Amino acid sequence: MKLYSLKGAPNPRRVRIFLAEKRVSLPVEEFELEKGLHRQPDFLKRNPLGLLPVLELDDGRTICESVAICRHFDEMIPEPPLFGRSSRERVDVEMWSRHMEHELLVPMIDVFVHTHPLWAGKRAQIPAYGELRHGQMTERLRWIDEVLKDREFIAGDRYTIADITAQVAVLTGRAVARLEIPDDHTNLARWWKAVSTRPTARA
Ligand SMILES: N[C@@H](CCC(=O)N[C@@H](CS)C(=O)NCC(=O)O)C(=O)O
Repeated sequence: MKLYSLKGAPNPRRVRIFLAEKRVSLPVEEFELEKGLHRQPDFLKRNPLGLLPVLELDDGRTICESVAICRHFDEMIPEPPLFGRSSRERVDVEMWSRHMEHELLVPMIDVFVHTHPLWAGKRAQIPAYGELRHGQMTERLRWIDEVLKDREFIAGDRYTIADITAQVAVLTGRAVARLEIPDDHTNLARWWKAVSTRPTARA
């Protein structure tokens, strides 16, 4: 089994954090955006979309999509239960996980791709769209600060995949999308301190 990852990229990072939480270690091959090998025919056999992460199983089959890879490991290693424990918890984790992906991580990546010089010449950039998404992100951070007013983690009182997705979104915001946590977002700042100091945060 082998994980194909991309240096500095948020989606592979959430899989690596998930695996570290599950105490799984496996061979990892890191691609680099600049080299573009993930867009070459050899890799496109593994994922025709040319995107990472990809998990290659021992029989040669591949699993693409970060959350599908995480689910694969969660099926094999139930502890800690990062997709929720009871049926009610699993529903909440699903809801917050999708919220964090669609309302935070994807728009954060849009800001990065549409406004950062790193992507110039690699992808079509529409700076006005990036700025629109940037404005939405300011609102979303306020929303999450409110959500965290009465709970420790995104989906409740336990660290889950919803936190991991939010964590890599905030990392992306700070690193490449000009989005810091505002000083008055005290709940979000408290959550960020808790998740970013976990031993797995640098996986
Ligand atoms: N929905 C996919 C998204 C995968 C994705 O967009 N990966 C980005 C890195 S965060 C990528 O491989 N980008 C390389 C490129 O666009 O060339 C997942 O969650 O795995």
